[in-house]
Amino acid sequence: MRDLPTITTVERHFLERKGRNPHATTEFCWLLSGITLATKIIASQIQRAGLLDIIGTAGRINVQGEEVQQLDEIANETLVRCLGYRGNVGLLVSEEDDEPHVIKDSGDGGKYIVLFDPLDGSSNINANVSIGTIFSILHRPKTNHADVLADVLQPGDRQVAAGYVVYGSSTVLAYTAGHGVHLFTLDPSIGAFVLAKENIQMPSASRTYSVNEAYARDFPEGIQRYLDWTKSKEAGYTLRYIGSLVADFHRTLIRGGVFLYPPSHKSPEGKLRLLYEANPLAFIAEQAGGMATDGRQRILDKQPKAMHDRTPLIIGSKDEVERVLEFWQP
Ligand code: P6P
Repeated sequence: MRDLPTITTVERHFLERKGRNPHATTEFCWLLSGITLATKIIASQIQRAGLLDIIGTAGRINVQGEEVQQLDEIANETLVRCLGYRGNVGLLVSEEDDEPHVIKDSGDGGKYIVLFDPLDGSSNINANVSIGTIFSILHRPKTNHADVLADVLQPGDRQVAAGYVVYGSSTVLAYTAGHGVHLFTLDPSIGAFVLAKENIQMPSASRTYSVNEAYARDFPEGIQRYLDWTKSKEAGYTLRYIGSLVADFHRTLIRGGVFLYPPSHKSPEGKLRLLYEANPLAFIAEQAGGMATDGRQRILDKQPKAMHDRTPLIIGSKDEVERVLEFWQP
């Protein structure tokens, strides 16, 4: 038989961990393939956006009070469609929608909840900046499902799996299911995400910080002192800020450093959302040896109060996050 290259897809990689992960079942893989299919469709739309006349706003404001881009709607509808008929999905939670989508409202059928930000950073689309999809998977508690929201409002520590896709110079998917962080690159020639690197470890320290310095004077005093220190000769930090969370986080995962979105007068609870942005990225950061906090507590310990809760986020290399906390103890 010809010696063909081994192609490890996300689903195969996950199934090969059957022994270590109780969720490593073929039915969970069927759910994962809903995410990989949706993000491949989204990637193809993004790459041709300028030709398909789908750049620009959709002419409405979402539940977050943000102007919705046409590609936000396309990404959201694609994920809902691709995940909606997977059979084991009970609820879908999207940044774009006020309420959860109830796919299965009783019995064991809908044993999983998938939460996602369908297209994070979409305001950067017309500048051709990298954007991304972020997803989180929870187990649906065996309750009578009367209170849908109670099923959704679980701390991030209960995630079964989490990941993101960054639509950049190449389309890269990162995921964890509690046994390391693994990267896959979309090979357009075969239309599959192919394993690129297993067990990513975030460098424990790296003198790169990532924050929107324009708001510096509006941040808590401790954060301002940290930002003053990073610019000192002794500190020798560099600043990198793309303004697209998935891109800023992916760089931090690969090269180390710290990303900060602190509270401010404009955003007293920070801007980023807990359930489908901070939680999945915090799961990945910790699995890669990093850290994620809101300044007071571990992100994954936070008990959500509402579906679209926001949270301050300090995430990245352990030593770098701890350095921020030396200056800022809210
Ligand atoms: P600011 C994009 O709108 C986003 O939600 C994240 O992707 C990004 O990290 C953040 O907002 C950027 O916010 O206030 O710096 O423009």
